[in-house]
Amino acid sequence: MQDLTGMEDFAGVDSRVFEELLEVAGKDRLVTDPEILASYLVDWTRRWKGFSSLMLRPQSTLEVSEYLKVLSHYQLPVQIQGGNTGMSGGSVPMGGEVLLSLENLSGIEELDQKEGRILVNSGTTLSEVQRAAEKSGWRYPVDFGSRDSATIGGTVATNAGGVHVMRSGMTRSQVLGVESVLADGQIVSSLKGLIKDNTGYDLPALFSGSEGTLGVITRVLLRLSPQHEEEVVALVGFEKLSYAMEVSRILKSNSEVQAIELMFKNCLDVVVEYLGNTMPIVENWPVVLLIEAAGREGVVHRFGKIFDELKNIGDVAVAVDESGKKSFWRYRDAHSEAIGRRGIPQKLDVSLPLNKVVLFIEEVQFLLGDFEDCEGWIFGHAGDGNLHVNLTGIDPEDTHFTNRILNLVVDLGGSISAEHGVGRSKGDWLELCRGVGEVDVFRSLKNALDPKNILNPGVLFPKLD
Ligand code: 2HG
Ligand code: ZN
Repeated sequence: MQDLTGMEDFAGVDSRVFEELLEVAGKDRLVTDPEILASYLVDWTRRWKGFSSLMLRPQSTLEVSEYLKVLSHYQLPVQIQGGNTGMSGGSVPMGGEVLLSLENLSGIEELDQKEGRILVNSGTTLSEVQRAAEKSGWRYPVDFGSRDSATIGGTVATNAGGVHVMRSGMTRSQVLGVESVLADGQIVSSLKGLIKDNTGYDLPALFSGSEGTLGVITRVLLRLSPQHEEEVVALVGFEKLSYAMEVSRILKSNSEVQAIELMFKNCLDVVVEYLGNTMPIVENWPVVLLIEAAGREGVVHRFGKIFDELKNIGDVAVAVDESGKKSFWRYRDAHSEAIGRRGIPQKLDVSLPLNKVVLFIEEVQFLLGDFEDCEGWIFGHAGDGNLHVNLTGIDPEDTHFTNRILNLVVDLGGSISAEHGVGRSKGDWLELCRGVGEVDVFRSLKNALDPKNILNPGVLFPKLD
């Protein structure tokens, strides 16, 4: 057990404040040991390395509220953290903030099997929610590679996307209710979960994607989806990106297709090396799509018939059994880890109108020619126009390339952050994308709910000069 006496251990946190925090729920909730703190201070990408001398680990909404009452009284800034899997630097205390980790505020409170909804504490991982839904005959459609560490609170706070957005929508579309604690400790609970409720502002929707700037999400009520009877996953090789995007456009209108993932040979080469295996059939095609279709019995047959009609496709590998489907998905899921081995990446998570994807990728490849030593890795979700541009071999703080790409994205009618959030990495381009008027509204909301600016300072908003 760490020794919590001797206030010199808590640089920045006055002993009076510390005593008050201690009174909330005892010393088990407080962490000051630098060795334990270390892994909470660096983000998943390793680009953001923060510092803090104190972490609070509440186990209930009430505890969060009591902690925030103390911190707001003394105007101490707070960095909220879930599973620390974010990719925009929005979960790391870059200014020495008190860290508020929600990982111990976990567990499923209630699963309504008849109605298909689940009430969970925000520190519950995405995969726990998926498994609980599955066990009760339902399905939680949000899915992405870091499912075992990402927490539900974090996925709501960032309005996380993932691989099924083209059919099921973002996390916000699954949210029926949210309980949050405001900066001053006030608890705001919108957990009725009515499908129809037109009584003013939609607070659960507002908190979804607010990136911890308006309140701390402590509980979430989620809508579940019906299970599928049959699923099929295919890997398809293409000679050219334009062929792949044309197929993607055709398949998008098929209601059984729920994922169309885009991969390029340079990425697949490092993925295959990272996984230490070979890829079935499609390994040598310049462009590969992973396509998943799911629905009522007969999907495999119907999907096969659609495929017969498609033009300009190369080799195809199909999996219908669980282990085959999983192994196909592994090639896609392992992209971030495999690319991360090539250096600390700058990550650009952008979305474009589908008819601009080819042009955008050509332009990025052209721009890369101006940046010697910089390697570009592009992959993403072809079904919804969300591309991940990862850059390695470039100083993580050098934003010249980022600036050119994000300007290009906006010129083409896209968004500078499709699904990872703005965090600390895109704030400077927020006005470019959303316009001054909209960002002013953001500021008004922030000032109204967090007038002392203690929640996640530096996240979402442009840096002040
Ligand atoms: C994915 O689609 C994630 O795999 C991560 O959104 C993207 O690592 C990235 O850039
Ligand atoms: Zn993604």
